[in-house]
Amino acid sequence: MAEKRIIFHVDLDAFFASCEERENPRFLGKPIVVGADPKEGKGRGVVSTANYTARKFGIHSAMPISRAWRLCASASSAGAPSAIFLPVNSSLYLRVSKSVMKILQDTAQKYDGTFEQVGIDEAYIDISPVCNDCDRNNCIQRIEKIAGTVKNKIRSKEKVTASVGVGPNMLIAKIASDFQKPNGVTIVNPEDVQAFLDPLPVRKIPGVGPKTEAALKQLRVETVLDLRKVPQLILYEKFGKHGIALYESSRGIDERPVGEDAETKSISEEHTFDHDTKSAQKILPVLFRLTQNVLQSALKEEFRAFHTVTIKIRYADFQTHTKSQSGNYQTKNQEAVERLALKLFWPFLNPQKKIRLIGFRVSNFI
Ligand code: TTP
Ligand code: MG
Repeated sequence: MAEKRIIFHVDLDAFFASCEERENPRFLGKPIVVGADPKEGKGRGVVSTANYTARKFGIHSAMPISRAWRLCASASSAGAPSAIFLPVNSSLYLRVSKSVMKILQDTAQKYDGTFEQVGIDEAYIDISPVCNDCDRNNCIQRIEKIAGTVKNKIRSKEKVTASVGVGPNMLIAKIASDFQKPNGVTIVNPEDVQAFLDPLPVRKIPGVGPKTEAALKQLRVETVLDLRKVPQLILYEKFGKHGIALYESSRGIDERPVGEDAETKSISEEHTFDHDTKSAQKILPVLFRLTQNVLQSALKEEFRAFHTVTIKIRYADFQTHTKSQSGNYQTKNQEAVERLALKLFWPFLNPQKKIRLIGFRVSNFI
């Protein structure tokens, strides 16, 4: 591994909503919420994303759509423009994603670097070789220029904006891309890593969710600087292996190489029922539809086979379960995958318990 690496993390801004905006110029300047049908405030699904105008009302991904509806209603009665609620249009987003990823892949190739897509709208590129032959000052200028060029290419070809983070490893690049969203560029030099991290809330470290955040708060840890003061042993005792990762992240340590990584990728879809149900007649058609959609998305991304299938069930009382099976599955062999989905789902069917949500995921692509 090169001693000094230059890693970019590129993440599109309010991705699903930005795709909708570019398709419909009349949406310009309006709050947009993409997700489940709000049903005039009675919808039961969640928000996939909201554009930055709608985020000002407090709306964010994974929020119940009914709550988003109410927030928009009160904003609009206080004089804000009324919000536009749209369903998820996966094929549009996949098309845009594919084209953006091609731009990033070509950029990596141009500088003899590597590329790794990690989600529908984000990817890393390692372009360390670019600065093999430049001195420090013009090095930073070159990086700024490349970041600007990447953003311009994405904007002119696909009419969406991206935020770019640059750092000496994937961790720093990822935190940096989020630092000045939307449409930002944040470059963190290796010598500035600690000063950049220290004031951030621990939640900014990828992998720190609400539970870890709350557990850290009990240790009086709120910022990365606080986290850095906790001995490794204590973090290990409290969080196990994740504690070691926290210890390293708080010091900006991350040695993962950037590379094509089909193994960590997954494609999934979920459905929240309008009414909780235990009827197989109602659930199975939905399960098969989810299976079809996921397989179609996998085919579009040219994944011809995969190793793992997972079913997720949430009961009416919010108890959530997953069940996986691994093997060698062909993306085109829909019938075999449906049979497997059915087999995994069947034990969850319980005459005493109604189901609220069902999900289907394939991962470990070959
Ligand atoms: P993100 O990159 O997390 O979010 P974003 O692009 O909408 O906004 P940001 O500017 O903060 O990057 O996710 C990319 C897309 O994935 C997002 O547009 C919609 C989808 N998504 C969901 O469907 N559900 C979720 O809970 C999240 C987080 C994202
Ligand atoms: Mg994004």
